[in-house]
Amino acid sequence: MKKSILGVLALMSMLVFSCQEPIHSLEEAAIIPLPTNIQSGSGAFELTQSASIQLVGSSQNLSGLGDFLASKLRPATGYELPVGTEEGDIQLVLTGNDNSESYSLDIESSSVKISASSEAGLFYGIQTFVKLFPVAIENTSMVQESWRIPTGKIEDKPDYAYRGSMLDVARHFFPVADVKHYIDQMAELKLNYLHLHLTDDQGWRIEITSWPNLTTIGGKTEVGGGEGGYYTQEDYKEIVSYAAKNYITIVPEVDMPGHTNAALASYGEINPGVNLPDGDFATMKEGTIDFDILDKNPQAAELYTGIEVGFSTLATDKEITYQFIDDVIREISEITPGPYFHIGGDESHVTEKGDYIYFVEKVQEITAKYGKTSIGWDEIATTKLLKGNVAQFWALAENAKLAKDQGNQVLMSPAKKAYLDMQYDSTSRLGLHWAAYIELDSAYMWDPANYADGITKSDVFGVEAPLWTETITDRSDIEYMVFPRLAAIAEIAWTPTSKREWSDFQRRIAVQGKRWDINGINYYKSPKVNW
Ligand code: TNX
Repeated sequence: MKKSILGVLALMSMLVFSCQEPIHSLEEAAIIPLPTNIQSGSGAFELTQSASIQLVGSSQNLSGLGDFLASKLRPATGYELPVGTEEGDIQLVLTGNDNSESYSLDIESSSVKISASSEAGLFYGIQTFVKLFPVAIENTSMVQESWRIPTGKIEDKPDYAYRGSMLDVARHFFPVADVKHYIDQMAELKLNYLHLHLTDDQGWRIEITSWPNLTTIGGKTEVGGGEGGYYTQEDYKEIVSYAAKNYITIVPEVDMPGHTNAALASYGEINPGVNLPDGDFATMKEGTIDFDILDKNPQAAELYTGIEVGFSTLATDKEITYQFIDDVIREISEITPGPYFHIGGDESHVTEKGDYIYFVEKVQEITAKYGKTSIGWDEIATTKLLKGNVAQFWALAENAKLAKDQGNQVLMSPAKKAYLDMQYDSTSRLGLHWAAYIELDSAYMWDPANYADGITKSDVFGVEAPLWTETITDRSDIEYMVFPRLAAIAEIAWTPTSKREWSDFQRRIAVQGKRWDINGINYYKSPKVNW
């Protein structure tokens, strides 16, 4: 009696969860980004109750990688999946310790081997392996399934070494847990750099112990007047180390000399000259203001909660400004293990041209002094770039060209293709549209090596998709704007253009949608996809 009830329950759960048949060949797999090379076999490997994970080779984190794989497979299968050095059916083989991110995945009917010459490569091999199982593998509690995957071989490596996304935590602030959740999603897409836009007119989001007002005043609000917030240095370290466990490097950005109202509201002394709105001068009687004193001790700006850009600038001619920047870059660099520091540099419309050049060149020197390579928005290419520094193309191809002509590379984030804050179409509830409406097909169909006039593959440092958050207030809004487009950008960064095909991506993203459904991700159901 008991047995038959169990049998009926098992059958029912199979009916509920087996919405996706196991795939019959590796080519049918829905892996995003698409691997460079897939060869199908003719059999199947079945993951069973008795399976175990074998670690071969040695490194600090190899057992962590084994645990990571087990943690992906245990909940839905309910299997124990012990991890160790004893012979097992799933082998994780680390053959070296280099910078390569490539991996190979061999599936035979009785065993699976994932091998790589770096931990990152193994991590990506694991991500691919998990995606070969029926989508029900995403469940966090046990489901009845046949955990079969087709045999064959995958050889894979990324096209670009820098594959990023940016999160604007300044226009709206997002707690550490949301950033970690974002990191999890990025890791599944084999993205490896998370750029945090930590400061802007509306908020300063990172604790700087030597300039405490930045957060106690500058962090107090956000777009729309909400309460804002900031990361303590401990919070930031927690994000950095969580990212590292996912083979993601954090790139901190302090945007300057424009986009600095929050800093200007925190400290009067870094404001340029007289800091009064234009209109007030007309009503002032001559002789009532000592301009000399105001110039030396300008007032702090008011906090700002609107979404205009281009009205603020640091004083570029004062020693104190560079002391301030030195402290900020030093403190952040000390807790940033990655090699890059983003210095912003965009839309400084109220900084005189000559002052802008003087400023950006000086800030690059400070960044270099603290051992970091500068990245800046494409406008920085109008200044003399230090060797190895990177210009992030968002708007002007002529700026990208200026970088190239100086022998510097360009990070590709074209606003018309890669801006995740652009509306999908005119009916989108969230987002802006100053650059374009970006439907999924538009986000997918472009080539970073053939997009900006005069820029070719060897000039391209990598690809990054920024999410600006003027209209984005919480995790669910983030998910709606980012998915599915971030998957498209991740494939552009990983898979060679010659291998990418929109119709095949349409098929694979529909399966990915089923995974997002199970994970409760609020993605946009683009009408371009048969979900
Ligand atoms: C332009 S892109 C900006 C940001 C805005 C964004 C909104 C760039 C370097 N600057 O300050 O948030 O547009 O789409």
